[in-house]
Amino acid sequence: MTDKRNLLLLFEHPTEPVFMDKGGNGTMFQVPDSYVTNRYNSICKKIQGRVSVGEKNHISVKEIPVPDISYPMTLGRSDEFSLFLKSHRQKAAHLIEIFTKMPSVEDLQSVAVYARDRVNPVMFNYALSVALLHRPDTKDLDLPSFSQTFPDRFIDSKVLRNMREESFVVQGLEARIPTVISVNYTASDLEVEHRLWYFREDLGVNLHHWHWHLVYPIEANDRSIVDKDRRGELFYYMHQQIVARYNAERLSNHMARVQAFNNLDEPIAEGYFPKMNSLVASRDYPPRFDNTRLRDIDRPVNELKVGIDDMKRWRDRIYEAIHQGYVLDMNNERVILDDVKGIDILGNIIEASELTINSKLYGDLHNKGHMLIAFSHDPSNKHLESAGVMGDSSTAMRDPVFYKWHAFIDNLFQEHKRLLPAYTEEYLSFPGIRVQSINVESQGQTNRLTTFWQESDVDMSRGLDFLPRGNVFARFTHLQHNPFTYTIDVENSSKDTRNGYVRIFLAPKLDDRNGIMSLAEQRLMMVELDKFVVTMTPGTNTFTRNSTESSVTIPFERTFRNLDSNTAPENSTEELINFFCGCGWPNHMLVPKGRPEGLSFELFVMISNYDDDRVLQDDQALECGCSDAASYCGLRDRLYPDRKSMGYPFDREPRRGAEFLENFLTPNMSTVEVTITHDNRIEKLPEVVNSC
Ligand code: CUO
Repeated sequence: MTDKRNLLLLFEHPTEPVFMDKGGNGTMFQVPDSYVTNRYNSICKKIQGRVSVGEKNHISVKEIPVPDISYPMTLGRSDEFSLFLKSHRQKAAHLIEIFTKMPSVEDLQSVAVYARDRVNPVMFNYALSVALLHRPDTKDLDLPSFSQTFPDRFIDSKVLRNMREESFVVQGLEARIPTVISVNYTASDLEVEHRLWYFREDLGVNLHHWHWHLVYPIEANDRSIVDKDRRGELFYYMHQQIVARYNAERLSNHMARVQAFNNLDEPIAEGYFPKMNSLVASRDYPPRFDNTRLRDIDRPVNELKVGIDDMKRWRDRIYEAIHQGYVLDMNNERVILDDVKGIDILGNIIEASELTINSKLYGDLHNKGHMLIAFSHDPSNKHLESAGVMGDSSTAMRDPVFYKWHAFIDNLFQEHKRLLPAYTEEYLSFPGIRVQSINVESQGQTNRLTTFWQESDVDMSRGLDFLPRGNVFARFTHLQHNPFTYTIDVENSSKDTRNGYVRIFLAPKLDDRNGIMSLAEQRLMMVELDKFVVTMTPGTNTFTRNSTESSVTIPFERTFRNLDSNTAPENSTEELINFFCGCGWPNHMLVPKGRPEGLSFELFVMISNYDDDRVLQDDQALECGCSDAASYCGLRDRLYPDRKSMGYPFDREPRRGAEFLENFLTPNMSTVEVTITHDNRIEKLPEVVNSC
């Protein structure tokens, strides 16, 4: 029987032919002659003989008649694949359909081996990943981290060059030393926006974004792959939280909140020079100079034609629909934007996913915005340049304009939310439940957290092609915080045991002018830290919870998962957990960077009635520990595990009389001031030196 784990080897060394060593130990696919591309047909066996270490490392590939893949092949092997381009999505959708419809793992392996050297490598990775995530017989597989396979999308091209040198020169028993990624490589301090490098260019943050879009594809031929529970709402919420988190980081760096890109005629003040070289395209990612203006795009090569006027029309129609309280579907029928489904409908319209109710009327605002910005340096393809970093979900968050664009997108959602009735005091309350106190403990300190820098090594060897095998590490510096524990005392004055949903948020106490923030402003900066269920017996209850258990994050090891370190037995619960936990905000970015002198935040805790919030899942048997990472990513094949609107209770304008957070509190809520101090030290890893 074909071992489904072999499919994961197809992700490795993406631009090398499929018949080369995979796994670094001489493991090879025995590719049928008819599958080998013309270039290598006559020499494939010779090459395999050179690196093969024995029969047991051979993976046999059954020769079957392969489906027609000529349509996905129309995207060039060295073109830049972009999920935000409809023509690319359609080609990927075709491939996904082929992969998902293969009747067995063995047949899937055959067609994947055939397609691998014929289609664009990034599209192949995307399509196979989506298929593996959705096929019942492969969905428990643990996909390799995208940064291992395509390191070029995450690091400086200089680092990549050094890693190549290291792998070529240092082989066999000698120890390769990690290549250090400098912390200041994309700009100098003259560029104020560069203060946010550690957020925008963080590997974990960008991996999360890629993985989120992998779990929530914009389109697929099989609608069930796209049509997931509250998908449109999750698009809004996950990106709203990114903007909120970014604003907290800006505040920490003495910068004003990000200005939404409302006026499409205005130049983009912030330039961005990625300094990355695409391995697939063998070209540098194009930069965008300061004060670049958007222009109409007409690039037949990308089947992309969109004007600024189209964008304005779509934007105005969406605003009009929000103000009227309904959208029009393709039959011109009204669909009401109510307080439950309205945000989900808008999410699918604005993104736009294929679930949009009317693409003719409301267009493709968010995706096309990414592309207008990504091609602003060459809108007519006059210079034969490819897309900038905004053109792909694995690189977009590096660019300062990403946050301006998503602040603009979020304004649309917030306009809808502003028109909904405020939550009443009664609705927010939980009779009989009172939060008595909250404490946050970290390293023996109460209500004081510390952030600092930390070095970590990530193995990138699976993405380096045409080089001797073995681990190749990049050493990068990222934000980190000391872990902490919440202690919450709750009084249950009722006679019964009650189930509560604990919702924890954090927001800056003062605004960027050092003034007290109104709740209307502060609610937009509330970042979710955790959400979990508690059982409260009559009387006083004390709950403790560790920051590492957060419902929005995944641990560092999961973000940078390494196939070699996954020793979980096949089909075990442990293996399932490994998979489900693949999507999530990186835990090292859970709290914003503090200031050296300390920065005040308000930590908010609410306990709502879990019996009202609970969602009955179809199949309780599938429940596993991974529900822990659900807040930003949902649960695979299951309903979003909270009946309330995402972001509740801060997703709407506060009621009259609750202009400030302190007036908003009902007895089942409480706040505590937490100071985050940044210690400007780097927790370094020991240096590795090679001596002759
Ligand atoms: Cu995730 Cu604009 O959707 O980047």
